Amino acid sequence: TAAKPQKVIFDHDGGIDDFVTLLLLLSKPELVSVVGITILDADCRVEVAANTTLKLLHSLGFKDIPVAISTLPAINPFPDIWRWSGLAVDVQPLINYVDPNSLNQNLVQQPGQDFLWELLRTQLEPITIVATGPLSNVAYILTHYGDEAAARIKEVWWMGGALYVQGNVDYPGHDGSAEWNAFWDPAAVGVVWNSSVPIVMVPLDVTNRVPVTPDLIYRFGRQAGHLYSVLAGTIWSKVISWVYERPHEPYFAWDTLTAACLLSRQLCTRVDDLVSYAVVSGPSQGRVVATNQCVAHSSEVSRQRTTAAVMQVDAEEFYDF
Ligand code: AGV
Ligand code: CA
Repeated sequence: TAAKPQKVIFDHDGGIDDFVTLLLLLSKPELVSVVGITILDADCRVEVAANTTLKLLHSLGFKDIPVAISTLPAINPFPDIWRWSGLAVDVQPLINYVDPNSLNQNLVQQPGQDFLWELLRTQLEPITIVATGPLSNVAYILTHYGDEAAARIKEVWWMGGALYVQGNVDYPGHDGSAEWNAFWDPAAVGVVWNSSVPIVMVPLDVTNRVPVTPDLIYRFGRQAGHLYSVLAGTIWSKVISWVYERPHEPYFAWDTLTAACLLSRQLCTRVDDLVSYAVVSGPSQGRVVATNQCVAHSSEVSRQRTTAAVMQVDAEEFYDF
């Protein structure tokens, strides 16, 4: 007796792993149904990322999932070289046989942050948001629609934070304690932490366990007759040399792990009583600090709150999945 697939909104920012995450979400219709996609101009050139998203959707037969582009700006922008990396996906012949004129039929004219509210408002039940970039869009609707918005969100599954490990930000004036999605818009993390929205964090503590390895990509070869596998392997191949070029900090399946843990709970160990606060300004901005000690709420930090977090993963099971 199959349960109904859970509905999700996918709020992404066009990185290499964001696109593999899209493939994962689309490839499991028995588990998940994507009702809409919003894209943030963060770890991508948003005009490219929107096109790539539409091409993937059309190539795979999902012509009616609406896609909207957020206009919210960076506080601390991603390096330009990362922002262009999505072009390597957009140029793939496999997704470029689709008719360019038909692509825009599911592109929404409304700004993504407003469309996110539209999606929430029109759902019959609270819905899960899979957020694989900065929290700006989620913070926007909480700022504008408050508790009414919070009540419409079942959970935000967010790739972000670095709790008991180093961050991945290397930026002048920053102490390196933050993860990039949080650092791009630290105030947004503060807004989400100050709200009552249920959060499930997938921090660097656990994404550090899942580098993108040659073995992972070779395995898609056994399924080369399947479009999803060919696309996933092709997209991952864009970053494969990182395990050798930057062995200390390869490319990880950050966002893909986030969606995988949502879809398959046995892959990960989730704690539900993590107490933390977010630093919104200063040299640690974007840091999420896990602590049970009482910290005064100020303009520098959010309130302290309880969230869920994925703290352990079986990497081999994730790669298999
Ligand atoms: O911090 C991880 C987040 C994930 O959402 N992103 C990439 C993933 O999509 C930012 C990021 C950190 N290091 C990066 C990133 C790198 N070396 N290249 C591109 N993006
Ligand atoms: Ca991302």
